[in-house]
Amino acid sequence: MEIYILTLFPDMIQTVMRESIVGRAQDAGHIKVHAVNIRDYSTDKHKKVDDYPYGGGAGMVMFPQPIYDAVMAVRAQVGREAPVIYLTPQGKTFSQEMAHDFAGEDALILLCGHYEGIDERVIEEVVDAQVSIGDYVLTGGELAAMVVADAVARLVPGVLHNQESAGTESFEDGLLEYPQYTRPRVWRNREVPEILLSGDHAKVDAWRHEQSVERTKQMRPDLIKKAGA
Ligand code: 6GU
Repeated sequence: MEIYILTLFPDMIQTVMRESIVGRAQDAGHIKVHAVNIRDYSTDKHKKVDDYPYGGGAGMVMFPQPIYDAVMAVRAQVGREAPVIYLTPQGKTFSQEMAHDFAGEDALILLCGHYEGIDERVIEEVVDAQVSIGDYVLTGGELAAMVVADAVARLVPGVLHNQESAGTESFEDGLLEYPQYTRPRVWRNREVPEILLSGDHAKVDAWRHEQSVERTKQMRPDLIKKAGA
């Protein structure tokens, strides 16, 4: 799978996406993350990408031309259908379900805005979906794009090893994860729950499920309604 991130800060993307599991997945050829500098596509003699908003107001707005040309160039390079997703607090809230939908694509084009946003007409012209990562405001779409890229990458076959398997985590069954323990068995007078040492797998599974339900009730009662647990 190929993920193109269109941004004014390509170094920010490269630095993060070459680390850890996503970095390893790129080295192994399971995914490729391309950081595309929108400024490179500006036809302005000073490589300007933004201007004052019509109607007045604070901040600057990214004008359509560099964004449109960058998207067209990437589309030509991809050579197949790839959705253009604009990261914005005005978008639909990102979810594990959306991550699964995006993971089914061969390629994704993630567009990061900056300043006060981008000209509405370029959204109308090229954007297929608008996505937010939650109800708070970031300085730009880069961190949001990387959140989406990370959540999608780990669902691409081969990216996670068996040990890190994708099925049992929080949200896959609509419940939060159960607590985990490792050695030592006693640490600062706190003991690992006895049942985990019993070797009785059925009992361990039942205990873990109960813990997941309890934890979800405490921390995320809104999820319990959806999971029907
Ligand atoms: Cl996608 N962008 C920005 N700038 N802020 C956000 C966001 C996106 N999602 C939540 N806050």
